[in-house]
Amino acid sequence: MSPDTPAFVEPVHVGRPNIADPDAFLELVQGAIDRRWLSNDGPLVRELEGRIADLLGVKHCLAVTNGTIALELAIKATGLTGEVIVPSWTFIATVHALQWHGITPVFADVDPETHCLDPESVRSKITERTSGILAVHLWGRAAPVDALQELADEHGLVLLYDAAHAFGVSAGGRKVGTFGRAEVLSFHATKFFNALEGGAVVTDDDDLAQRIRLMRNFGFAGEDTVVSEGTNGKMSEVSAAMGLSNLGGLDDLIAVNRRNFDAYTRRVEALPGLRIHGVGEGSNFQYVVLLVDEECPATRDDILAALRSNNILARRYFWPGCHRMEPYRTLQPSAGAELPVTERLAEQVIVLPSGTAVSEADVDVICDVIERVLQPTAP
Ligand code: T4K
Repeated sequence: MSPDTPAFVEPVHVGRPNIADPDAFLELVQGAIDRRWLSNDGPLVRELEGRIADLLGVKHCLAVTNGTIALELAIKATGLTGEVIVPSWTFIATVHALQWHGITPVFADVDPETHCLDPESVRSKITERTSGILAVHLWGRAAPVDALQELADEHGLVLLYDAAHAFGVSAGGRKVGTFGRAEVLSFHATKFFNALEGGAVVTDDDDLAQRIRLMRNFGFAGEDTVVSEGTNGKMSEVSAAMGLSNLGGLDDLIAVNRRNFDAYTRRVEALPGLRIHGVGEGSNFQYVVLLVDEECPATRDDILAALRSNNILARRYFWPGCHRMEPYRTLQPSAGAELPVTERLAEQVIVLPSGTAVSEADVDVICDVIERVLQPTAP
């Protein structure tokens, strides 16, 4: 291959949507058009909620417009105030959802093995102003649910999970969706399970579910009775149609993700200073995270540049860490000093393309590009 010819003619994306059954989707959309019922607690949304609740084994699934609104509703409805402990090593939405509601996000560090919250770091951040912990099951790997629950119980804190990466994931024989006071899902186009845009709060708590049900619809309890604060978080029927048409394909999708994950792992194992972040059994294998260690002959950014010049649009999620993004960078300028693992990971990570749009042969080509960057250049 000449240096001017990229390995791929068309861009290869990290977040190419998985679409299990386009015909089923179109048929469901046609049904919504025929019914002229497009939003506001429609039949497709209700069906989706019921099927997700059954699948996860939770009492309530409240479908909403996106994962960020789901986070905000969970934060508001559980009455979080003051300070909430959260990882900086996450997508910015986790942290913004707190700040947006006037809550101070207090950053705790993550475990270098799991990339999820380190319970000891969480413990060290608890003050009298702490009202809760917002943990993240990052990269489709469950957070340390037992240790976090113990901490929450010990200190009387609300424990919420951002499970945007963890639909279909289980830990210790339990499905993600059943932990903490409530969990938040994202059904964004780039996610393991997508509903175009969409999200949900899942919980076993009847009162909490009822509060969120009201809040996502402006607080309406009847045609002209408003009983609480609220917003517009209602999922559309078109989104629910995409969700329903994708639900049947989840096992196949895990198999494809697993195949790609294993193919990357086999190739990367043979390369110096590189490894694929382990997500454990029970993952959805949606994210393939390449870690560039210090002994690697190339830097993370050299590898990323080589990938991108070959039309492989890998990402350095979640560089530089939320604490280094605004407004947190200005509000908490010294937060990084207590986040050594986060700071290190932010310099190490490349998320590689996977999902149904990426074949095993594509994985080989991507790994060839990575391998070539590591080779010493002729003097
Ligand atoms: N918590 C966590 C831990 C999250 O990761 C997220 C979202 C949330 C909360 C919030 O949930 P939502 O409110 O989004 O439901 C993308 C997604 O937009 C975002 O949903 C996701 N996390 C995040 C990890 O990734 P960007 O800013 O990187 O998106 P963008 O436009 O750069 O797209 C990513 C890649 O996917 C690109 O290569 C293009 C490709 N793509 C994207 C779309 C939408 C496609 O090929 N087709 C598509 O339709 O945030």
